[in-house]
Amino acid sequence: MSSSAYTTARESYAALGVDTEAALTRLAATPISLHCWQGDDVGGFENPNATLSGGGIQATGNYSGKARNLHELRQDLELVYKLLPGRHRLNLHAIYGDFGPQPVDRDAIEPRHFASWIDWAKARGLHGLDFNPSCFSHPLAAAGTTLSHPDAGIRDFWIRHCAAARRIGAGFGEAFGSPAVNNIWIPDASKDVPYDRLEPRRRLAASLDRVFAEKLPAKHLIDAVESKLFGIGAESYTVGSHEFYLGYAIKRGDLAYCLDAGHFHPTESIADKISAILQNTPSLLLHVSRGVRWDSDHVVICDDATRAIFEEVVRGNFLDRTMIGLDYFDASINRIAAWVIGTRAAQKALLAALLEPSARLRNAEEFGNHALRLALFEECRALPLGLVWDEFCRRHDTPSGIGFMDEIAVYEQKILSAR
Ligand SMILES: [Mn+2]
Repeated sequence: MSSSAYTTARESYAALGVDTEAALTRLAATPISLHCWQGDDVGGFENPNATLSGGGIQATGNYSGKARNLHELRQDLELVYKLLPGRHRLNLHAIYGDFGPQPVDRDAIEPRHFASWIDWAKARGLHGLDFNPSCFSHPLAAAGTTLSHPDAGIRDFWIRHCAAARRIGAGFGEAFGSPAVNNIWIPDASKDVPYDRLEPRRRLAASLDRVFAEKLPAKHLIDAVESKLFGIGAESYTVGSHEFYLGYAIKRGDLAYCLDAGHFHPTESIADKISAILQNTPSLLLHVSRGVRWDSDHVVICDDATRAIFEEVVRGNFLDRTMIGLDYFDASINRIAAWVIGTRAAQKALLAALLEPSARLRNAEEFGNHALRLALFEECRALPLGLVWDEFCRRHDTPSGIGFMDEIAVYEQKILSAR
């Protein structure tokens, strides 16, 4: 039984030719891959008190209650998933393995170090797991260079790490019957203007060729590569730039290209790139994030930039070829709230895109009636999206409105304050 508020909203959308039921069905069938690293400021569990270092990225803030170990991270995530409508995925970085007391170096990680994550995720009914090699916060990444390092021995170390990550990802895909994305992002860059921009890129391409040499089943693993424009202390040159990876992905033909909303010029939107890239790559990985003046990894909100990303995915009928992940880490507020607010915002932005009066917009544009197109866009801004969203939450037994914050407040008082 639907709420009367929803019935009213459904009629408002129907008047514009929009089927809210179809939108809710599609939204329910679209998992978001939650980034595990929001829970502990990208520290990982290789050793106690591990912290993020280098790589041109930085978690700012020191809000209390950070997850200090695997148990605490899982405990926090259980609340997060409970407060999200729909079935979702978890995206793990390699530094989050269940390593036990003996240190395991990055090039020695194996599927067995992540077996307990599979058990945990299955027990909680997650849609699947995704993976990433971690090419930062490590002595051999201290110079800010990994797969493109001039030293062949150091390159080999990171090649072994990335190859191991692919095998772990394939294991996830097999365990869930749903392919895992293994996304490669490396920090390799230069603070100041380099003389030679070419050789590091040649070395990176050669390293990637070796990382991808092992054939793994496509039904278990989707390989993705993620570009970046700049980072902190990496302002002048990034080896794995947009042009580098887009060209590399198209040349190979079997890679997903990863667009991170924070990895471009601060005024550059990734939305416009989606229909261009998917002309030439089989699939796309989205890292939905929010840069504020730089790649600051602020919590995702349902703003115009985020909505534009999902509008492009929906308008192009690209949902089946797009994997949606989140990538941000805010340590200045309750970390569980950061996860929940950001994920729900991404879902709301997707819902807004699914509720566009697409037939009427397409028709107005086709017949050159740009005033009608503009009027429709403006009309959409005032439609009762929130009522449809509340109905979605209600049907999925999750708090609607701001109710989820109450549960987080209780958890903060009972669990987080004791850490
Ligand atoms: Mn990213």
